[in-house]
Amino acid sequence: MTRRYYITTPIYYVNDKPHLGHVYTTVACDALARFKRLDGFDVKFLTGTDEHGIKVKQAAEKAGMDPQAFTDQVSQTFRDLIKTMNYSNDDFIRTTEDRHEKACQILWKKLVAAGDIYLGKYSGWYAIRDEAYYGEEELTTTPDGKKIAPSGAECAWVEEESYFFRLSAWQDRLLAFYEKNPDSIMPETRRNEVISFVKSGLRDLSVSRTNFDWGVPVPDAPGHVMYVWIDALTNYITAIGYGDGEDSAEFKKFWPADLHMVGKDILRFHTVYWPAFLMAAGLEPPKRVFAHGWWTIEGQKMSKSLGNVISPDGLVARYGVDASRYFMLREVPFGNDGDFSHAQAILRINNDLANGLGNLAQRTLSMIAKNCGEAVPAFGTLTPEDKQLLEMAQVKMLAAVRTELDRQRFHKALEEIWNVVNAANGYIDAQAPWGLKKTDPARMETVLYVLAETIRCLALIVQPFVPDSAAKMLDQLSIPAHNRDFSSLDAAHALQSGTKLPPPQGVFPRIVEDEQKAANG
Ligand code: ME8
Repeated sequence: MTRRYYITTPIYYVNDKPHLGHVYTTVACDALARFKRLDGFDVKFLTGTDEHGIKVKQAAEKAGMDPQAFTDQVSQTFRDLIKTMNYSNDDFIRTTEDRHEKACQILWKKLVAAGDIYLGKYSGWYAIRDEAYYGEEELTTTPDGKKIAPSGAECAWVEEESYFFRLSAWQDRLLAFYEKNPDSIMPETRRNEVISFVKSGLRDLSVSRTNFDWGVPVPDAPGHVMYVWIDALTNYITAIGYGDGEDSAEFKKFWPADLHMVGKDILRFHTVYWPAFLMAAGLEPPKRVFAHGWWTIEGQKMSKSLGNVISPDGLVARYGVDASRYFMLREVPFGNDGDFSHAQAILRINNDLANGLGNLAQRTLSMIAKNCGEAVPAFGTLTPEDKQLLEMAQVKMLAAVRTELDRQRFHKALEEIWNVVNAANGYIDAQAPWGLKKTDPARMETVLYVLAETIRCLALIVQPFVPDSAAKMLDQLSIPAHNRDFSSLDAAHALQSGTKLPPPQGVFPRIVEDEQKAANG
């Protein structure tokens, strides 16, 4: 039976245009989704937009638009990123779709039937920016009397009739779940944060609103719309057919999700509220929630007022899509906060891609084109150095990368791959095939064969990260489409001597802009 893998991004609020932070999460998921597909899994990769709630409603009002027309427009700017960033998502969900309303209402009714929802009155602090409720003790008061949440968002006092979810009853069962499933919240520091939050006691959660109507109507409760987070989280089951019932084939196949990838800002919603809702409805919680860190820009918070927001279009126009994807995943240990600097991006891209992998491929393939009749060279007896490099590329690399990616250590996975790039560049310098042309042409061919085969393995394994560039490298090695998944990443599928090769072309351009500035720091 094929193994399945269900991976999701957060669904993004349509109150604003997409930026670096949004593409970061989705690129990470995309790399993982592509890796799993190439590794033989049946993958479902979901992203989309979160379109209800006061925050979106207010953004529509500010734009002078009807909320549906507004969300249609902004959702499209997120959908356009599929092309810009080369995402391979299998679905794009919008919470204003009928399938979603249906799924939310089914889940709601389950919670009511389970006795976990009751009608009460809410009075407390609400932050529209976070679409979150806060306890008095969590807030700080500014000199002019404003109440500020730990996230920095301003809170307003809310009093209204509301349905409540009996979250307080789930404390022990949540703690037991975390205990039994140590890898269900990662990284570990985040898991510890969640556990101590839950241990400190949970209050019942207000899950409906009556002071606006831009949301999913609560069944049998005129005037109430669902709290935007119960609506938003449900997207993960909507997209696999929950609206058609728990017995629907897709739901059975893909639930529970293997991984919800989120930013650290929305960890609590995914690791406390969501598993409680699911368990209350008799469904399994997701297998893992991984919270990554936050990007700052040249040392500062990304913000419109500072004018330092990095747009995906701007990023790609400057560096290209593959180099942008690579930089984001390589630069910062995944899970930590990171700082985006153009100087650092240029250094990293030029070093690793242009000088590292790009130069290795370019040097090797042009020597082959010139000296080996534009075909994969023949090879003779292999030396220990040849065997060592081949073993790294054909055997050890995939296993090492798989291990790292199974724990979302993207930077480590790339480090493993670049260990092979560096070893190959060391090998080419040590073997100096250009010097062998006259003295020992047969050995020259063997060296070039070993290098070309190493490049084949590298091109296969970088596909999830830099898909277009990897495809170009594989084209240059005449690798047919059916030999591009990881079942071909072994000695049995090695290059065949004599296979004709097309003329080589550079794959990773150097970024020359600002290079001097970067060198000067
Ligand atoms: O929270 N650095 O949507 P949202 C890294 N709709 N990642 C960042 C970032 C930054 N500076 N800024 C944003 C929501 N992100 C809800 C989610 S899910 C059921 C509902 C990323 O548009 C990060 O993944 O505010 C964060 O979690 C997400 O964008 C928040 O997007």
